[in-house]
Amino acid sequence: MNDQSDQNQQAELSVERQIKRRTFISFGIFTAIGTGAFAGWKWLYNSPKEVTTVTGGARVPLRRALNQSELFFRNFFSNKHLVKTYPKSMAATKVRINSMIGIEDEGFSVNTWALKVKNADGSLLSVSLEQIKAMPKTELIFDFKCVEGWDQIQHWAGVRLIDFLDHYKMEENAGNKYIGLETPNGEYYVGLDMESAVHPQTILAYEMNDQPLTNEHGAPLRLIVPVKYGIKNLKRIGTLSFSNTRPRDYWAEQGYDYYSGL
Ligand SMILES: Nc1nc2c(c(=O)[nH]1)N[C@H]1C(S)=C(S)[C@@H](COP(=O)(O)O)O[C@H]1N2
Ligand SMILES: [Mo]
Repeated sequence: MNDQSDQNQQAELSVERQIKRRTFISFGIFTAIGTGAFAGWKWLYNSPKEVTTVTGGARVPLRRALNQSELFFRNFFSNKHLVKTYPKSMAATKVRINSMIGIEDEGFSVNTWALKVKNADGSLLSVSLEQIKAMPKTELIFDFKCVEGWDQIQHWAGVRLIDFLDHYKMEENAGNKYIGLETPNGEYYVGLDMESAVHPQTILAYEMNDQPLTNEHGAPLRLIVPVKYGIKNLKRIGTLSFSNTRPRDYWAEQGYDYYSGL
């Protein structure tokens, strides 16, 4: 009898000891993480500022991290959740034309067009179609889906948006949460989350079925973002901008889902 109660008491004591030890360990870990975070912040705070240039003012280690962002984006998003692709032979030759908001201007000319990029720092960059065509070309044959209920296997080609951002060293731009796209006349506009924008299958397309885009399909340059419904695939890009808040979006304003993901 005595033995039994002794044993119980011993067991209780050992549980109590264990709890104490665990609390101690948790507290230790908590303190270590806290101290580490503070030390990290202090290290960054005391680190030298880079020489102010186009991208002036960031702490050197931060800039180093930003310069790694190509790798970051590629590793983070690369080849994960790729949409299904098809052989060229399956691509439609009569490609559907959906709505034409913002691309019916009589006065518009492909010859005087240039893509306007509004940088995060407020500066403006103008990029010609020739410059875009000089970048690595990516082809994509996938099932294009419109929210209205139709889909079609289509063949597009252009420069991947992530390659475009890399080419112009736009790490700072890509650090934003959204990209905004608008037609040259501003009548159709789309907001796109950065994750989808830098997806390896998102392209600034200038060809369809190996031919330059026709006006109906968004000449001279349109967005092809296969992880989204058709509404986000803006035809005839005039301006491209970056922000941390949601850019205006034509169909979201009409009540459609802003994200419109597939
Ligand atoms: N400028 C512009 N882009 C647009 C649209 C539009 O009306 N204007 N419609 C969107 C919709 S709803 C779809 S389904 C696709 C259709 O592209 P397509 O006409 O090349 O098939 O374009 C998208 N991009
Ligand atoms: Mo659509």
